[in-house]
Amino acid sequence: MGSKKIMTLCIIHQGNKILLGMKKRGFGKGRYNGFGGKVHDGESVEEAAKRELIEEAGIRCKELDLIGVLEFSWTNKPEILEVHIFKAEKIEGEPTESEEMKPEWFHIDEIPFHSMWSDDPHWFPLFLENKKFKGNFVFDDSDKMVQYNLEEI
Ligand code: 8OG
Repeated sequence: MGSKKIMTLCIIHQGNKILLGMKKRGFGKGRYNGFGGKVHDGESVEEAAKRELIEEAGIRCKELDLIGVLEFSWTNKPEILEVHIFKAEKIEGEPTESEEMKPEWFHIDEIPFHSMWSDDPHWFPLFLENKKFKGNFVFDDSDKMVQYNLEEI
């Protein structure tokens, strides 16, 4: 039986720029990504997203919009990740480097997809246009994407 982990991912999107972080350690190290992590027992998915934003980037956010839900799985392990992707526009505080992430703003025409998860170029265009989506992506043991499904909802 595979175990499913519920995770959050939060990307700040203000006009023509987005805030990403360079992941400094652990899973996804060396890649740019939004901020997020595992949902803890007793907290809602949205509460978890806000907590991770504070922990990883030092910023607070009152309003988050859920834009997408993606399921990630691997051909060589039973784990399934269900990632809830949120967008925030208004933030309180200045993005600050943490032990886990170094925040950096990018113009939406210069998103560093070559240094991101390989599924990201597929769903980012929907995210940027506020189009809600769901999908699933399958990776092999070297994190190469081997199959996917993505639909607007
Ligand atoms: O707690 P941890 O740092 O392991 O959380 C991993 C973060 O990475 C979490 O925010 C969810 C996110 N994430 C995946 N897979 C993928 C993916 O394929 N693309 C993107 N953009 N983010 C992902 O776990």
